[in-house]
Amino acid sequence: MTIEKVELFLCRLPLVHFFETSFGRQYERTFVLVRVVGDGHEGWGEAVAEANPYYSSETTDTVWHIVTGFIAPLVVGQSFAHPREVFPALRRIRGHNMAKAGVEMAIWDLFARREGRPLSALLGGTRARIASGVSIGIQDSFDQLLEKVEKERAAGYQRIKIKIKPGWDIEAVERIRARFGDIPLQVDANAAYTLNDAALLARLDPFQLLLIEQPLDYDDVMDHAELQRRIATPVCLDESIHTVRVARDAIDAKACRIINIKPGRVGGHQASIELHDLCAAHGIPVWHGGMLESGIGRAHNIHLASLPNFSLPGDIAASKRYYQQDLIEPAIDIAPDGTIAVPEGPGIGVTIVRDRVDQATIRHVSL
Ligand code: SMG
Ligand code: MG
Repeated sequence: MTIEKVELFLCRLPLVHFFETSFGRQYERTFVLVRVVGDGHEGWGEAVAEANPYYSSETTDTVWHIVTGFIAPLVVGQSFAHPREVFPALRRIRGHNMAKAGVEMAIWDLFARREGRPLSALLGGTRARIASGVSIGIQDSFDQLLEKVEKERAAGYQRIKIKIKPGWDIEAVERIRARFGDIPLQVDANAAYTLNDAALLARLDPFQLLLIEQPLDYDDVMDHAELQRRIATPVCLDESIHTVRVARDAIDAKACRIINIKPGRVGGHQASIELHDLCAAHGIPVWHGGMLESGIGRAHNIHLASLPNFSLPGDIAASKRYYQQDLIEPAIDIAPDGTIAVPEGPGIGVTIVRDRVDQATIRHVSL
C-alpha cells in the first residue's frame, strides 16, 4: 500500500488528577497525534513524547521536527507490503523512537483497517481481554495515597503500582501493606536512585513486591545488574530498554527479571513484537507500560498487550482516570474483574471523534 499523506496534530488535554513521578508533577498532557492516509483508508497513531525531556530525551517539539523533516519524506509516496517494513525503512534516523512509533503505529492501524481486521490479529494477539493495573503517582500525603489505592482496588484493578522517590518509598509501601495486606503491588522509581542506595532498596525486600521498576539511571544497565545481585525484589527495566539489542544485553547481564514494553520507547509495534518474542525466549515476563495516552495510543496498547507473553497486568487503565472526555468512542473502560476487552472492529477498533481532536489541537500540519 502506498502512503499518500501524513498529518500531525499537537494536542493538549487537562488531566483529571495531577500525576507526579520522581521527576515532577504534571496537570495536563501534551502529545502528538499522527494520521496517515492511503488506499482510501486512514490510520491513527500517537507519539508519546511529552512537552519536556524528563521521562525521555524526546519532546513533542523533537517529534514534530523529526517527523516533518525526516520521517515523512521516507514514508509519503512510499509503498509498503506490510507495516513490519516501516521501522527498518527508518533505520537511517538514529533514535527518536517515539517519533518513529507514532508514524509506524498509524500505518499498522491503516493496514488493519484496510484488511477489515482488528489490529491484535495482525500483531499476533491471542487473548480477547487484557489484565489491567493502575499506576498511582506521588501524592500530597500518605493518607491521600491510601485513599487512591482504596478507590482503584474498588474499581477492580488487578494490581497497584506506586511511584517512589527518596523520601517517598519504604514508608509508602509499609503503609499500603499495613492497610491492604497482600495485594499485588509494585513500585516505579523512574531512575531516582543510584547504586549507593542499594541497602535502602533492599529494605523493600520483606514487602514481597512484584517488582521494582527502573530504580537506577536510564542508561545504566550494568548498575542494575549489580543492584539485582543485592536485592531480592525482581528488577524490571523501563527507560533503559530503548532497543531490542539493549534488552538482549540487559537479559544476558541479568540486569532485570521482568521487562516493561512501551511501543513508543522502542519504535513501534514491530520492535515491540521482537522485544516480546526475545523476552519469551528467555523466560522474561513482560507487561505493557503506559504514557498517559489518549484513547488512540491507549487502544494501540490494548491490542499489543493481547500477545501471549504479556503475562502481568499492565499500566493500561480506563480513559476516565486521565481525561474527562477521551478523543475516542467508546472510551476505554474496565470490567469489574479488572480486565479490558480488546476492541473487535477493524484497526484499533475505536472511533476517533474528530471534533474533540480538533478542539484539543494547538498545531496541525499535513505532509
Ligand atoms: O499511563 O497510567 C499511565 C502512566 C503509567 O506510570 C506510568 N508511566 O515510568 O512507567 C512510567 C510512567 C511514565 C509516564 S510519566 C510521564
Ligand atoms: Mg516506568
